[in-house]
Amino acid sequence: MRRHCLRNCAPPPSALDALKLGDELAGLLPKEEGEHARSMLKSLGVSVILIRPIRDQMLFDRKQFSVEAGKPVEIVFDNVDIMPHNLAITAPGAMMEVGQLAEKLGPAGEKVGFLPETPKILWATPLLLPGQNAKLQFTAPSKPGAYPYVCTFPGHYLVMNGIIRWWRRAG
Ligand SMILES: [Cu+2]
Repeated sequence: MRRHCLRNCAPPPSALDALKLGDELAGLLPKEEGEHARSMLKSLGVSVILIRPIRDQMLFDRKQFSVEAGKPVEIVFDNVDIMPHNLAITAPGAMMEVGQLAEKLGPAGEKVGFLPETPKILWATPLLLPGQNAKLQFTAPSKPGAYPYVCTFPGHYLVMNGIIRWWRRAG
């Protein structure tokens, strides 16, 4: 089930910035208009989410976001930091377990990008070195719920994590 993506399959930085800009502009509008702009962006097709680490802080720049259940999603993780990171989406409630499994790999974990072999990891990018980016494409589960995402690089998971909420349109 886990899908890795080649490191060169993400859009170039200019496209990344355009995406981020669209989302940030939507955030600058008054609440209702902002939401309207966001839903317009979404109705263009796939929900595209850009996530970056915050430099030198072992944090993702988004702590949470929502995506419509059952719809295609594209998550672009762009490692602009000075240390390696990955982004793994886990089964609901499995963030701690996945982080601990990754730490248990020890130095051998480097070979597998600190991604332990477990069905609790649903999708993950490879370990990205500074300046690399990767894209995850999948269909959001049809069942609404809260799915954690986490960097499994040793020592990061306790702070470098967030939540994706799959929501369902009312009615
Ligand atoms: Cu990390």
